[in-house]
Amino acid sequence: MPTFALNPEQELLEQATRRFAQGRIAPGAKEREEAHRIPGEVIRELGEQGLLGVNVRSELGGAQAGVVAYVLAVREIARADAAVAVTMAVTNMVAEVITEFGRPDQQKSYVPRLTSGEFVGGAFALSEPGAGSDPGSISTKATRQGDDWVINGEKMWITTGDEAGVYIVWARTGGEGTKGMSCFLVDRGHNGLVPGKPEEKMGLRASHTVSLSLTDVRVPKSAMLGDEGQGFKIAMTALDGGRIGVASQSLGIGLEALALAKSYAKERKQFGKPLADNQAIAFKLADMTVELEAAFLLTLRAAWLKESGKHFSQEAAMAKLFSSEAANRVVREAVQIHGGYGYTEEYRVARLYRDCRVTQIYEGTSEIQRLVIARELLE
Ligand code: COS
Repeated sequence: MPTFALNPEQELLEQATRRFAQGRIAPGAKEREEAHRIPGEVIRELGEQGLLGVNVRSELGGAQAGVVAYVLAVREIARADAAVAVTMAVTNMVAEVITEFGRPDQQKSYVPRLTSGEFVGGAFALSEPGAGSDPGSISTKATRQGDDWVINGEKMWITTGDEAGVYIVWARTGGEGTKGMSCFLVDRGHNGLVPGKPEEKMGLRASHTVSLSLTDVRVPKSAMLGDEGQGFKIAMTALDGGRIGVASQSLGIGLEALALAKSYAKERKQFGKPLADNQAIAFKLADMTVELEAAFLLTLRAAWLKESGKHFSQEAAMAKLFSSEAANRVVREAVQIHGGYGYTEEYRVARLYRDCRVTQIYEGTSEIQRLVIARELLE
């Protein structure tokens, strides 16, 4: 049962990702945050390491290492830089969605370019200014004109939406509600697709989050991903998997905060002894450890279910809810243990605190996760 023992391949991937993350990703995190940018070469290096298609078949350039391995990999990258981890996670999600729902020609044309890092990521263009938690109410519209679809609308909160090589764009092709939605693959730089300026965010500043304006974006009917009217289900399936990614990202941020808090508590002396010698601080560290371990097990369970081809929506929601909330409690305590120093940008824990907050918001807020869990529970 992988929940309790990783197999040798998973262990190997975890160790290799840790070495890469600590050697190549962690050192530039502050600089990238200040520059508000992840250079394309970082994405290419992720591709070389197999980290942009961890759960994608090798014939499409993926590592074919499975979902448990994906959890371990995202966690390691998030420990080093959570902004790189979100770019990685969204690109994996886009590559997986195209692999699962795309025709062979769509898979061949997009997935290897995503997994290799040739594309500076993929973008998931579902949310809109007026449709976040309720994606069934999107108003972007695709109208059929001869053999083409013409898409018009506005998207919002699109990770890497200014640089991604391919966009999955959701639009209304039929009536109201969840049944009238389809999705399309739109190339970067397509006529009429105009990204906005990156939002000024509280955290994850190196990762760009933009709006998208779509004006008469004309695509051939072959650009549709999946069947007409299947868009909502494709989005839900993708988000179920995406939630495992956010849970893993939260774990990485939390683990790093715990490590920093632990070493600070052992070094910093007050009243003639290290902070850690006070039970008040040692117990905080104990609680932080337990919370992250519990979150890890929930996340591994959701990953294992997905990897085994079983239904995992509720488990992914539980993993995302608990991991993101646990990580937020952990980073808050980590700042507390650092005292005044933790409130300065000189100490890394401040960035972790800011980066962590959004894990309770994106890919479905904590409230949406509770809704998903409660619905299955009461079904
Ligand atoms: N997997 C596959 N299909 C799913 C599904 C899932 N996880 N969840 C719902 N569906 C299907 C339902 O079975 C239903 O199918 P039928 O019409 O054939 O019965 C259809 O989708 C509509 O489902 P439902 O009526 O439950 O849709 P709701 O509009 O009530 O939405 C929630 C349900 C709240 C779960 C959904 O809107 C959601 O996840 N919201 C959060 C979105 C989000 O994460 N936003 C962040 C954007 S990414 S940054």
